[in-house]
Amino acid sequence: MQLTHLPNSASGEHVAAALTADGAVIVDSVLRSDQVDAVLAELQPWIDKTKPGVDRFSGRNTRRTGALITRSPQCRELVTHPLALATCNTFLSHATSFQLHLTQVIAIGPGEPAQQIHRDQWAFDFFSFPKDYDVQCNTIWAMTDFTEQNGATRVIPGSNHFDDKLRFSETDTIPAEMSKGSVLFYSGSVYHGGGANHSSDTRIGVNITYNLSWLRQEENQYLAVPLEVARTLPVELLRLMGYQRGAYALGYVGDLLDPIQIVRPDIENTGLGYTDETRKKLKQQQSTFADQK
Ligand SMILES: O=C(O)CCC(=O)C(=O)O
Ligand SMILES: [Fe+2]
Repeated sequence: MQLTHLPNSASGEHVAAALTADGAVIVDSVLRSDQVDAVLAELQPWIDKTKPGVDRFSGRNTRRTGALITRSPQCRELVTHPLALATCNTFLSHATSFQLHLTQVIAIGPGEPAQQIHRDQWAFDFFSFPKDYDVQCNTIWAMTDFTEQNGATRVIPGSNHFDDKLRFSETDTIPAEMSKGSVLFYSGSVYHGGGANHSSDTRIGVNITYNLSWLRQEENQYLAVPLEVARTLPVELLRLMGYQRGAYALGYVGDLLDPIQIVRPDIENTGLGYTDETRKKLKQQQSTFADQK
């Protein structure tokens, strides 16, 4: 059992194909070491202020720092990183559109035991989605090297095809070892968990995840990013944060308005606010299901 590594020249289609096959794949050296250092310098004051988790799952010696769009301009670039978006575009293409699910530094401190092995999509009230219907595409950007010793994420490759609600232990998994600047992509359906940190250093990853835009987001972007900050952000990022409709009408405002109009009343009225790709998919749905009269 091994985890596939792809070079940083891989396309989103390559990454998505590996995700479909194994539920997890590492893309090596996407960021240079100095880029990681710059991101970490921006995050460190926020990590330092974060209290450790209050239960075993979040980790009593692990700090989880959110609201990264507000707090870290460089993390905004990670959220809209072309490889992440290209991968989601393919991997989640069975739905009309996808959105940002959460942004979270996961800093696993020395002595933290291994996290329970789980599927991230259990966050949706443990609903069992149809087998091989993926609802989530996740990234963890390595801000430090990820080693077996310091708590690299533990994964069961291929377990995205397993039955739901199974129990596993650490010995069923392998560590997603990767160098600082690499990214682990994994699906919401793959069984995994944070590793035990047996080292004397903190293992730091930036977890940025995406889900189908007909599902609820785990991190509430409307409240985590104040409107005065939102108004300064690129439209592509705002749409990912949820200022777009999911499917035909989910998330409209007032008189069926495109939510982007509330944040950016200055930009040209974009009608319903769908991207060309979304419009194409909605047209297909309509031609199949809607009354054509
Ligand atoms: O930090 C990690 O390596 C993974 C953590 C995780 O899977 C989770 O918190 O859901
Ligand atoms: Fe997880």
